[in-house]
Amino acid sequence: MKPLTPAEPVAQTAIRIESHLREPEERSLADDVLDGLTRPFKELPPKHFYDARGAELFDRICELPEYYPTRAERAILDARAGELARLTAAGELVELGSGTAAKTRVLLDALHEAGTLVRYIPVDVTESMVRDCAEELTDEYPGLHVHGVIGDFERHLDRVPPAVEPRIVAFLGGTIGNFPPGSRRRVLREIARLLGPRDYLLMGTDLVKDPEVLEAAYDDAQGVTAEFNRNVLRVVNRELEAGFDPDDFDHVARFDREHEWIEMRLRARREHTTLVRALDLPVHFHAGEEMRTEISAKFTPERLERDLSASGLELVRWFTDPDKLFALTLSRLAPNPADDPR
Ligand code: SAH
Ligand code: AVI
Repeated sequence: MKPLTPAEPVAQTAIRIESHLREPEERSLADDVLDGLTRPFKELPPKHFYDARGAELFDRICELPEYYPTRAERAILDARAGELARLTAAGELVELGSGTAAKTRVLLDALHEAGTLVRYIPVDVTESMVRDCAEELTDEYPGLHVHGVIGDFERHLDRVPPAVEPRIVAFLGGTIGNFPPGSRRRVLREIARLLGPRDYLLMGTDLVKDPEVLEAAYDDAQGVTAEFNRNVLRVVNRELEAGFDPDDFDHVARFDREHEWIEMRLRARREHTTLVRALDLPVHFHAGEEMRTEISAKFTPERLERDLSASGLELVRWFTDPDKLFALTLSRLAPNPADDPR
């Protein structure tokens, strides 16, 4: 690949990484455990799945025959990346929850082909992911600048560097579906603040479909998703000196037809009490008690448009795969009626 010519004022070094996770206000896991495990209906937010082991398990999930979202989204990107590159003329790609950036390469290739690519800005809570993909991508795309942000996109979006080129903010994989409706719109509004008038949000969302297909995708025959689900207990054990035995819990994944989301839970196999030593918190489970660990919302075009417009965004393009399993949408800031001179 021919080297890219970076525009000023992108940093001179190819890789810059900033971590925002060890700051004094960052007590997110402790706060979430204190809050979530003392409620009558226990709950932990899904961002805590992703330590290095959880990230590896997620990668294995993406390869499973039952887990269609990754393949469907990649098929859309393969078909549309050229069109997206022409339409956006983007020089930088910000990616929220970037993970291994596997599908991102399709987009980076298209922007590189179009001759506009200058900078990639991965944002993820998993430090190793951000560091590894910065190394790999600067090798794969000579001249590419990578500004990695290790942080929580619910807290640290203000640390994303300002745009120096037209930008695409990519939020792939259906991760927006892991937020319940209220926080989903709050996160979308925060994301909208990363956009200027020439910028776009490229977002992947999973679509409503046959519950059997959905439940199989979240309860695979090999038990990889079950291990991923139980991994949150290992994270709490390590980070907060707790004594959970992951084998005390069954993996549960059910489609909630009313809310149109998959709910993952851990169900206690027996009555037991575990001490979370760092918080001096005994946590009691009765036999059969369930703790919610993730929701994964499935969208209709109407719901998605309502969420976008409630967040100050307007839909520009809607793409789907041949089986209509998954959607990729391009949106931009909605015009502000106050700016209309008439
Ligand atoms: N975008 C990739 C990975 C999706 S997995 C894909 O489409 O395959 C979700 C990713 O989001 C993980 O890498 C996880 O570490 C990251 N993540 C989850 N919650 C997060 C949060 N609150 N802030 C930042 N990153 C988060
Ligand atoms: C990251 N996120 C979009 C995945 C999903 O499908 O909701 C996480 C996942 N949970 C179980 N399998 C995959």
